Amino acid sequence: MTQPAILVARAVFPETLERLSQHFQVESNQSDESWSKEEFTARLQGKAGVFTTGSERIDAELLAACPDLRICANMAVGYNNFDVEAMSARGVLATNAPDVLTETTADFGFALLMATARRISESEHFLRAGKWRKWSYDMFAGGEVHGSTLGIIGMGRIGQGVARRGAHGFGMNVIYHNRSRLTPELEAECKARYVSKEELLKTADHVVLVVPYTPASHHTIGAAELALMKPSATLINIARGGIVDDAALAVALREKRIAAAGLDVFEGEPQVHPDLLTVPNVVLTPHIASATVPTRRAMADLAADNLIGYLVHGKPKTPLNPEVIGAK
Ligand code: 8YV
Repeated sequence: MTQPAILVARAVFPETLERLSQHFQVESNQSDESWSKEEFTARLQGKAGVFTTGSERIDAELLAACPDLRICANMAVGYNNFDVEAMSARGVLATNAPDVLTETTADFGFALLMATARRISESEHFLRAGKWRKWSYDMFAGGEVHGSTLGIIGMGRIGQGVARRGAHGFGMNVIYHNRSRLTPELEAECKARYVSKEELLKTADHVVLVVPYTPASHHTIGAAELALMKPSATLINIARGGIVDDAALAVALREKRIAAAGLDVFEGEPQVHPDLLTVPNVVLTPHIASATVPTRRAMADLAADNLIGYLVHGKPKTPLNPEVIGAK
């Protein structure tokens, strides 16, 4: 029997390709550059599956041009690159990579919070530039982390991980806002109290964003929301770029309407709003919250498990639209 053909849209671990090639005819992108939409569409011809990495857009137009496609397996928990409704309409299975990155991403959210509150990047730049000549009572004096109020917007698995770190590790007072409330058991475990978004923005010392990106969450934080925050507060975004209006944030940072921000994700990344590059009170990282070697391996393994699980055995591990299983 001939093996199904699949496409791997970006360079991944050699071991992942090796494993996939035991089950499929694999065509893979060997470079770090992503393919143009035209090239991606052309390469998808005759492919039953595609391994995506979170940024390749799968929409109705592409699906119409790729009738052989049966599954798109994202190596990411976020799947805003997928139009799942259009995929379901065409009988194409969507899978993501949840759970395996929860704790690692929560670690990074906390690292970014610490670096932002304690001005680690800014002070390192100062030191490297040879500007450290003397001690001063207020040199890089930042905001407190332990015992402060942590406000989490988006209380899914990663948000809960950030809450646990704050409550149990740093004695923080944790408040959260989410589409729905957690169960009383989970609230107790995370030591987190549900509040309105407005109360959260007005009272938190550190606001952490962990919501999925959807049309409804676009610009969850814009000029009006930034204006509600305390001038001493920090904003941390480990969710998706479009959740924050980056232009409005750059103004708020420059005018010290909030103290600082820590951003791992950006609108239009890998481009970064030029004004964010020139304000000192922001820590910027290139979308690396899940980037530890074991976690990236686990994410790649899970995407491969989904391709093999579905195309070889008919059973994917983490389907987003299970109703289409077997439709094609
Ligand atoms: C990925 C992420 O690294 O899982 C997600 O949703 O944002 C990151 O962990 C990114 O999407 C590229 O794979």
